[in-house]
Amino acid sequence: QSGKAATKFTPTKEDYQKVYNRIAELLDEAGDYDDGSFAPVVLRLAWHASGTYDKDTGTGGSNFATMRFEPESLHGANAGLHVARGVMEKIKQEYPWISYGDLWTLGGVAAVQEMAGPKIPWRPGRIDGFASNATPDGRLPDASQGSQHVRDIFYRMGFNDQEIVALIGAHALGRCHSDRSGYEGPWTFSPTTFTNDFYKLLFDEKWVWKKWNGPKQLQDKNTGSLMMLPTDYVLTQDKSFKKYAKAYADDQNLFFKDFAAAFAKLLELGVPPQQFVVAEPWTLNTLEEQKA
Ligand code: CCH
Repeated sequence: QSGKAATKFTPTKEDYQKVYNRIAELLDEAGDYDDGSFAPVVLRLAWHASGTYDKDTGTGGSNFATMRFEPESLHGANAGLHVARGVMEKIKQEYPWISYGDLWTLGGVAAVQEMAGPKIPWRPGRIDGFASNATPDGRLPDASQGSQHVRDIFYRMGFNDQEIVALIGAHALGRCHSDRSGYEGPWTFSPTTFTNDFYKLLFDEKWVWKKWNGPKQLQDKNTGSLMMLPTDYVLTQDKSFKKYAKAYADDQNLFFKDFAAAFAKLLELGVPPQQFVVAEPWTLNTLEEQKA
């Protein structure tokens, strides 16, 4: 023993920007995977790591990154997210000082921003938990259900109708995989660019039930190449949801602003406020912005 206290490394905003940059690079190194980007699946990891929150018991949320543990990692809703956790693990090896909760949520921030979405305010402070902190199955939404289920799930996290509709607009990105959820296909023609196309297509296209052996999903009558989940379609049927979905279809800026606020809130669910290292969340820069 040297008698010297171990010097604890206290990362700064610049250190987190370095992690962000490394994530942003890796999102692009996807080769033939899906649409050539890990960004959508990494975004989904951030959402599923946070969306387990229950406001009444204070359990779940992004604090402990409990999807690292079985059985949470094996919950049906998390099928396929091992791909995203694998990408994040590479970053963890390079920056071992970051907690998994901070890393995965920062991944969500980088994914949105690098796909040309809005800036997501973010701050570090999550800590690694244990298997005993893992949440029971059934806390994430089931795509086959209706508006009551969607409300039950998101109200439990503390969101209102407007925030629910804004968050689901993330379905502009990525795709469904028949070997993961059972559903198949992308929602938009540009699944690696953040847009309000999800809402536009919901209202502009004619949607018909897909004839196949898989779970009930809709396809656009025109090309048959796009899809909507039953829960997505609910946004055009439920009066309160429809009001917001229409507003976002008409105004991309409004969608970006509301998505950023709701997503930033989602990423902080379950984290005791005193754990955050700064009072005001940071805005990190995109790779593009740093080129200047
Ligand atoms: Fe989602 N989502 N999501 N989703 N989701 C799926 C894929 C993505 C639901 C069901 C599904 C949000 C809300 C909901 C993404 C982001 C968000 C899939 C296909 C299903 C099913 C999974 C597969 O097969 O790989 C339901 C139900 C709801 C709410 O009712 C919210 C909120 C967000 C983020 C803010 C993203 C991104 C994807 C694409 C993932 C990929 O791998 O491409």
